[in-house]
Amino acid sequence: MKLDHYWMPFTDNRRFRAKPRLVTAAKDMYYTTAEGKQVLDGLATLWCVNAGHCRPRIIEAIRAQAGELDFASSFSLGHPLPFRLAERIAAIAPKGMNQVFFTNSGSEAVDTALKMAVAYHRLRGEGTRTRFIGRERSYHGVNIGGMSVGGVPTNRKAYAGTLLTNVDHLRHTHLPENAFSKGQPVRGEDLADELEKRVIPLHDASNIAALIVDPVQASGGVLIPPRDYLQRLREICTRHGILLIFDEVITGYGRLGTPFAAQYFGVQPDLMTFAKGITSGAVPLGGVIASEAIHRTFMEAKGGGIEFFHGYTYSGHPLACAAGIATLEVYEEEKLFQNSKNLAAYFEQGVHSLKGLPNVIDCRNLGLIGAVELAPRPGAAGERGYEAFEKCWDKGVYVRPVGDALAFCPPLIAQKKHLDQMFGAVGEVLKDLK
Ligand code: PXG
Repeated sequence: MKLDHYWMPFTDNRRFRAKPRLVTAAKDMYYTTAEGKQVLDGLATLWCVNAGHCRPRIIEAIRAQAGELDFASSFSLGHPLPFRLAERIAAIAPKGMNQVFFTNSGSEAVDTALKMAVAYHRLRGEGTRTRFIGRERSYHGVNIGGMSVGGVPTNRKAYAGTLLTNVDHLRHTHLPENAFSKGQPVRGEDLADELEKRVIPLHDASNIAALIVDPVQASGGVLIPPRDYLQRLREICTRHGILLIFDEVITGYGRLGTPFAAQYFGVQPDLMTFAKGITSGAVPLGGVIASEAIHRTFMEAKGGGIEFFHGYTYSGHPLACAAGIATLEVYEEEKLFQNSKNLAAYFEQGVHSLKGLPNVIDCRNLGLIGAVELAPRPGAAGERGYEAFEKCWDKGVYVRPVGDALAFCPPLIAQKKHLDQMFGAVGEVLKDLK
């Protein structure tokens, strides 16, 4: 097979073509490679296959739906599936968050939430609230809005001239003194005060629409929020009429043992984005969950007509919704959020068992997400992490390099033996890695 024509996303294409890694099948916790080798999926692929691979119920639902109603639009014409899925999502979302808008991806969900925030303020006569606040090291997808509020420098560098200008960023919460924290770090709550002490005075609250926060910063390096930090952000936003958006694209659907991170942290956002785990990766689907109050503002707008001039051709696509409904059924019937919760302590032990190995400068974890961070090689940041990733793959374990960190995010069907295999292989690799 020629590898000459597919331009791969977020990939060192030249390196890949020189040493390809292809998978041709997957089942539950494992991939089968083109060479017929089994590889443990230690990252739920891209933080999304929460129910495991090729689960019969999900696959059957997609098959059946494709034969019954392949596509119908949601633009002024409807079909039952997105209504049914929205009802199920609302049932597990935090109380009062019960209006679901569908997109096809997390990036689209983020840009949708940003637009919703601005339109909401305008409807309430606060049309000057157009500014967004993001955070350093946050990842909110790749569209113009999400990239602009995002804080991963490499994702912004080439596009500096196209970034939104109405954005400011809070600093990230990754403090060296919190290294090797188990669960939420104890220091750093006061980093939230930057919002009230610097950002709001600088721009004035009357110009700020929303603060967007990924409750656990995953592709930014798996950064766990300090204790009470998110609570404090919530209080400040409420005091100043700023909407709080939780980007739950990775934390949603059981990653922390609760349906959403909002419930884990006991913090109520105004808007939440989701994607990935809603279909366990089987069909692209994302969305925004809005609070009842926000939705009501749109529905009570004077004059009638379309309330929100926004949507995608495939918003509420039948195949995606069928996959979503079946996935939520699997989560519920197999109690996978509970399994995630039950396994978290063992997972934590596994992550921290890597402490003391050569070059390990941090281990961190929350729920079923974690990372081990390696010291960068002088002048070659990211190389040690990438090499560790390649060596783990060769040992039959897929984990993802994020700079010089290796990220762990197994499907929620994982058992102790899978975690043993994953951390065992990573430990062996790190032991010998120069
Ligand atoms: N928000 C968050 C928090 C994400 O993690 C997105 C938005 C965008 O979702 P889509 O579906 O548009 O990709 C994400 C996606 C990585 C990696 O390198 C992470 C993501 C995507 C691609 C690569 O870890 N997260």
